[in-house]
Amino acid sequence: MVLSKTERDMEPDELGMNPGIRDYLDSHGLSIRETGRVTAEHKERYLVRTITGEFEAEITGHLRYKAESREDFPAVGDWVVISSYDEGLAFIHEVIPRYSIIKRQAVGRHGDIQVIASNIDYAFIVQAADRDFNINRLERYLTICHASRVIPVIILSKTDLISATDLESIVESIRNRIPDIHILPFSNESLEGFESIKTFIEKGKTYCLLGSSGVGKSTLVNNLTGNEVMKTGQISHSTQKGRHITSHRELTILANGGIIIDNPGMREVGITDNSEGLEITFDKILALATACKFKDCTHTQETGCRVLDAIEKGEIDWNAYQNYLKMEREKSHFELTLAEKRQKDKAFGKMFKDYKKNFLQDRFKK
Ligand SMILES: Nc1nc2c(ncn2[C@@H]2O[C@H](COP(=O)(O)OP(=O)(O)OP(=O)(O)O)[C@@H](O)[C@H]2O)c(=O)[nH]1
Ligand SMILES: [Mg+2]
Ligand SMILES: [Zn+2]
Repeated sequence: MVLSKTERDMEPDELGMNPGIRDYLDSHGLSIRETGRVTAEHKERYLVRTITGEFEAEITGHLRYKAESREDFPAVGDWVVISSYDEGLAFIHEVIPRYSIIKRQAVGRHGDIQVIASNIDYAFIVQAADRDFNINRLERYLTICHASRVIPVIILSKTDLISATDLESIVESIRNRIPDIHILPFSNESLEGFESIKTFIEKGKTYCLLGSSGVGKSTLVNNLTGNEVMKTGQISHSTQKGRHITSHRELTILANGGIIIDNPGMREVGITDNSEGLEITFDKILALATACKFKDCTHTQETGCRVLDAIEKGEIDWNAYQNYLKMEREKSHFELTLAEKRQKDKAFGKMFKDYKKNFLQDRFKK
């Protein structure tokens, strides 16, 4: 269903078109008129924004049939090929290969992946400076971003609630543990630091907001658009778990360029097969581990271990090392569960085949 028409055709750049996606369209004989970007998803119903307007869409049976995992379904941020969108529902035929994808271990079911968003250039990792700030969690988000080929930026919100000296010490503690990262402190209330965020956002680039519930992600989107596009609210800290203000992901195109994806707050930032993410986030630790003279060193108790030496000398932070070990264990556990799951699926497939062969054949013979 056509939900809205833009007054003029948009430029593909305004939707975040980049050379890689354009090349794909060209080399597959696809025109911009049959492509769009997924802006929201509600139970397998999608909203797709094209250069002419916004459409409601479903996936074709073929795409569903071909899908092997959750990752094969469209996600917010995806470029998709659609058809027949003038009357009625549009159909999504194909998901154009993504240049980046942010995913995490799904809450609850181990070994399952949840896709957060795709085709992202920058992740805005938002933590509230007053009570939410947690450097271990920041490293978790960094690992996910690095594994996704997305550039992370740390946004410290609610700076109006803390003193300037407290803010300084928070920024200092991040700098000590995470070198070379943009840190943008700001307040949605006083709007201090807001201009820096605004100028950071470039036309045609896509930004994804990540962070816990209640840190001010949606309020930031509203401030950026100058409109109440996202519902925001007060979270009661005494109420049950799982209360979030934002209930689904949504992509918003900003008037002054830039595309921003708001997300529901996350309680857990589960690690999946993020080897590369861990390598980049903890490059110093991994370099030392490689340089360690002991073969098969676990770098946890061996006297003379290069990593443990560095920790003793204060070259690497002990807390960072503990955090690294914890995530490394989670990664291994995830990989193991995934392998077990695959094995089970295979076994089930075989059982089903045998059943068809033996049982059904016997029945029909009679
Ligand atoms: N003091 C202060 N309050 C803020 C700031 N930013 C947001 N808030 C308030 O914090 C509450 C939560 O803000 P939201 O923007 O809804 O938070 P969110 O991160 O989108 O939360 P979820 O959608 O649940 O993930 C609201 O009551 C906001 O008014 C800030 O910079 N300073
Ligand atoms: Mg929100
Ligand atoms: Zn060692």
